[in-house]
Amino acid sequence: SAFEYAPAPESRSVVDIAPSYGLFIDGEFTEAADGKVFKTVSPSSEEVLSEVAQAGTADVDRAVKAARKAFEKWSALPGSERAKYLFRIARIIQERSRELAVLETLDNGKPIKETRDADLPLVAAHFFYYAGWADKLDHAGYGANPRPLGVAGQVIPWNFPLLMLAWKIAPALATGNTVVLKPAETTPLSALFFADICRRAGLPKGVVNILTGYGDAGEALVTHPDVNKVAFTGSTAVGKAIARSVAGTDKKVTLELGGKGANIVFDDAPIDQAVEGIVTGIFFNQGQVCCAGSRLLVQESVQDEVLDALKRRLSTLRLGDPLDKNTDIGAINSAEQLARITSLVETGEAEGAERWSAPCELPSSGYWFAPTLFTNVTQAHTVARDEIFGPVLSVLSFRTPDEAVAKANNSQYGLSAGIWTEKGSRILAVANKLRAGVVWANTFNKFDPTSPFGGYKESGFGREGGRHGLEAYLDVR
Ligand code: TXE
Repeated sequence: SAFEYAPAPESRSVVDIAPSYGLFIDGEFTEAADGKVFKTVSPSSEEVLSEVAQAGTADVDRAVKAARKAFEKWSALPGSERAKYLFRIARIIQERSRELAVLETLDNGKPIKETRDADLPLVAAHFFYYAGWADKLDHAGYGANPRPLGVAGQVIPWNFPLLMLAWKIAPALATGNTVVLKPAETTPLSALFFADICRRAGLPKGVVNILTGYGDAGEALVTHPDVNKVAFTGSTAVGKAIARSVAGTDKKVTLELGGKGANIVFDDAPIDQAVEGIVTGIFFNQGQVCCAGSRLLVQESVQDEVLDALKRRLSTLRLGDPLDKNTDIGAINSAEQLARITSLVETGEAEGAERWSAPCELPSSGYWFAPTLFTNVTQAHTVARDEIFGPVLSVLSFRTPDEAVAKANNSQYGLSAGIWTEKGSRILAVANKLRAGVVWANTFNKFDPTSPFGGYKESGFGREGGRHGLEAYLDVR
């Protein structure tokens, strides 16, 4: 199962997808030890895209051994040498970004507008940013010659397959660690394309290993005795299980879990701009975003005006073929995720919240959900508390800034929040009281490799991105 792409493919999908792919271990594509495979489908058409090797315990062991062996040499390289590889990877990502954007859209279901303009530029930016750190670690405030931890076992979700890979792999390599990464089972393809990029960049064998597979492979990876550092992004339930399984070992852990972000609109906010921010906050990537602004907190005096404008705007969103450049709302990533969203929306209706869905026709095949609002929501409602991870916004109102802060903080999560107001003093006063790792003001879902990202409370611990992202992969001396 070689992973070779035809030059400049002119097919409908820009990118060539082979009928089958192997695991990437020690610089080679290889079958799973027990020969198992699984299929990955396009969520917008349910068409099988490819058959992918399914890693088991023996493969995890093989990959960790390869990463351990590679660690000796990789960690001993001067930072300036590691930087060369990372810069090379970043440049190849840029050169191949059209193919990667199409591949990501096919496997994930998100609009090409997003993969082209958000995911791929951010992925490249992450590699460039951490490449720049590789020879400056002595100046990062971690003491003289801080040391890498060893082998990093990284497990990522399906909502930003390549971007989550970049968040995990770029800082790990810059600091001299080696990596075994498991992508999510519904979105394995861009990680395998990335494995091929590592080969093309001449990255030494074993420095990056990619194991496609299910949760059992993820569990075997994070509990492997020779893994020194665990980095996980995914559901809160699995994150807690991982925290339990590594407790009592010397592994270091960072967890980036769920969220229920509050997007707070004050009565002095420019309404049109706020409406765009609300839309970006919850409908970007069909709401399958851990830091989504899934709770709208709107000041009572402008509630009707905001809701009217929002419904008008939602009625103009184009839902459909994710490869169409005009598409705003793509497919939900999997049948399972669609079932989860549907069930939570049914719970919302059963509990008495009022549902409004944008009038749009859903394609007959694939997994789709129309942009949806819940009004008449109280803080006790399930749709105000649980992460839905879909295009569903719960609307609550408030009268005073203190009430807004209290409601925003009334959550088991603490990942993100947004504030819309003309008053700079209010932005600072409110932001300081919000228990959330990321607070945006008059914007939402803006990302940048220089900014640390991570949660309070049950949204996890540790930070990824920025200088703080290095900390998770180093021992201070
Ligand atoms: O997550 P899982 P799922 C939330 C979101 C979503 C829900 C379920 O609310 O509806 O979680 O999504 C691997 N040990 N988020 O089921 O299972 C798995 O193979 C080690 C928020 O997809 O957590 C995949 O690679 N690994 C989140 C990854 O964990 C295990 C993004 C995530 O899958 C494992 C995704 C185990 N025991 C979902 N079990 C965010 N924070 O952005 C599974 N995995």
